[in-house]
Amino acid sequence: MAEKPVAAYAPAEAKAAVTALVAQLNTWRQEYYTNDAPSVEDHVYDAKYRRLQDFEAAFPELITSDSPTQAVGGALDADLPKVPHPIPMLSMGDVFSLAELQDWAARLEAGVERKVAYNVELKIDGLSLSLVYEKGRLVQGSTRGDGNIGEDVTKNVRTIPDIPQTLPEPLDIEVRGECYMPKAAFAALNTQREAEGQSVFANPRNAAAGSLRQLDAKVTKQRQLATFMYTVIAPENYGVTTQHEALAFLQRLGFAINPTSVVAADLETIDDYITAQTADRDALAYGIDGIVVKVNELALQAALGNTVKVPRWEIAYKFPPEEAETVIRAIEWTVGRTGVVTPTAVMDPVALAGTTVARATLHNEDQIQAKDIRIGDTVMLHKAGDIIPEVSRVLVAKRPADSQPVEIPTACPSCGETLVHLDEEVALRCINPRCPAQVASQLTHFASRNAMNIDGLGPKIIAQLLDKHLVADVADLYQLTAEQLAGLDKFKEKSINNLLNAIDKSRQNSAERLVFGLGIRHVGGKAAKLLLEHFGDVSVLSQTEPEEIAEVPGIGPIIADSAAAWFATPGAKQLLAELAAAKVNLTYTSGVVQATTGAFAGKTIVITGKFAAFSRPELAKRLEALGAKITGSVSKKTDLLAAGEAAGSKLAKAQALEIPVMNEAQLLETIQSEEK
Ligand code: 1X8
Repeated sequence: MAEKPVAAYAPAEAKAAVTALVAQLNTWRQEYYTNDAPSVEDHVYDAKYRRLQDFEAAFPELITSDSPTQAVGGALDADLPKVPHPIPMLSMGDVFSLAELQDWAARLEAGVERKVAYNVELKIDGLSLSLVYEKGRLVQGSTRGDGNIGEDVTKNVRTIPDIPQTLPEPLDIEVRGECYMPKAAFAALNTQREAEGQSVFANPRNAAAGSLRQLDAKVTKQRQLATFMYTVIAPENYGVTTQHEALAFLQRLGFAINPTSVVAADLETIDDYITAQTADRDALAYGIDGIVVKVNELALQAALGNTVKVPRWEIAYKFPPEEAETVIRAIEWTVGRTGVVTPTAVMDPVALAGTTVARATLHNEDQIQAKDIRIGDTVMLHKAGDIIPEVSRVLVAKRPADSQPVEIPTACPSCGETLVHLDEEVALRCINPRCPAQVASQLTHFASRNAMNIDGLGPKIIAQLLDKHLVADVADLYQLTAEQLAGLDKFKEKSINNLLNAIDKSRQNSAERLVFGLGIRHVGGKAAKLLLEHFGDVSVLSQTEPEEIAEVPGIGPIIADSAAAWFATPGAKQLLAELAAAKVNLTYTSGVVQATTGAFAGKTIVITGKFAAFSRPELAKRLEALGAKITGSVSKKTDLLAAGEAAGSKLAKAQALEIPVMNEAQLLETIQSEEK
């Protein structure tokens, strides 16, 4: 629907329209900048913003100080410390077509009465960041904030791997750039948040902002943020004369710079860059939303200066939104590994930003309601963060008379159990731990490459195993027999042997694979490795208090609490006992070269009590390196009890079973002579 031209408005009518636009845009700005949770896409905001600009051009008397056209960045969060920007961090003007870009360049070149060269760069979908170094040491990191006052995120930027803590020269310098979340990290984070019933981030910019503006730097550290730096403040101090040189200088100092930028002497080169980057957009590891064109000569930049709001020497060309229209035919509800039940729209297939799309997650019931989605609706799709297909909006004018409201299920589509909302979560959950759909995805995860890596155990076979009640949890896999597998569809002798061999082989995996495969909330592959490297054995880890787990470098309280809570459940204890009985290895063996001869080689050892010379995990590691297997409880199979001070019931039990015991002095002496 075309909007009424601004010129056709009477002054009173225009005033009402401007007031409404300012209020709407300011609400959206608050959502975007302060809450990191926009309710509309960028192009919807941009269109309304331009409409306001048109009104303000036609009716300058209607410009108010609270108009977003008069503001730079976002509002400030109350909780983070503030830092002033002596040189303001400005935003940029933008254009939406090549013709507008041409006009901008023509006006600029007419003003300076000569041809100008430009440095053309990608516009990264992230948030601006300032880094200050003194004598070559990083002393401050801050966000843009409102342009004049930013938020102090120094502790957080210290966790970002590509930001140098020290420079190769002892410079006093401020540099600026963009902090972003790579697409893969963004997709993984949203998948995890959805599984945990949390709200998802709308795009990588919001995910990056939400991750950088954390009070707890440990959260930032887990978010895999990255940067591209592109501005040197006071470049004349370092002999840098063009933007192109500034990027090379930043790279020499050890900063990550975006490799794609080019110097363009004319508009044709800029056009070629836009064409090439648009074509490569899907293949990039990070999201971009346009390109930035900058006057290359820094002296000319300084001469051109800034308007009240934006530099005159640079402009953003924003890509048109990539959208496609299709029809929703059905809604499918699926149960994930953690029991969260999510709706997926099944649609007529349509081409969108390089792929064919026929399904899009709707995330949860609130999203369906907020977007007013009905079955039969024609919708516009876009890709969040350049990768995840999403419904942007319903074309209500095309709604058919027989459209159907989406029915929210009350019972689990897999097991029929009543669905619930846990503590105000928007997510619907099935809380039946035996729910076949949950068990199926737990088994799939357990068998997956980075977990137990059981070749040939895919979703189709798992579905059959569950259907025939041959397995109910991951430990049951180790009890499967050839006779049982012979009953499966298309399973012949060869495939039966292959699967049994693959399952058997997985018994020898180093235990971080097992711990990752158990699917404990927050415990990913990396955390599992850190935990096992430190504790040496699952039975040690499973009996450690959360406070002690949290002291492992790289492990925060969230992971520690979650792991400890999981291991404390009766179900987990039972499962670990079953896995141990099935001879599944519970010891960390990656990178450990185990001794095969000596006093401890092949011995099953239990550690108890307190030691003066080492922590229990350290002792476990050293014994393991000498070929021992560490387990958690004393039984007939225990070969030796390593007993420190204040050993209690385990010592009594070992004595009752006549199992040899070593005290700290004996252990130290034996270990030291073995280690020679
Ligand atoms: C914002 C951005 C700039 C650049 C890249 N990505 C952005 N998001 C760049 O200069 N290459 S500059 C900028 C700004 O000035 N607000």
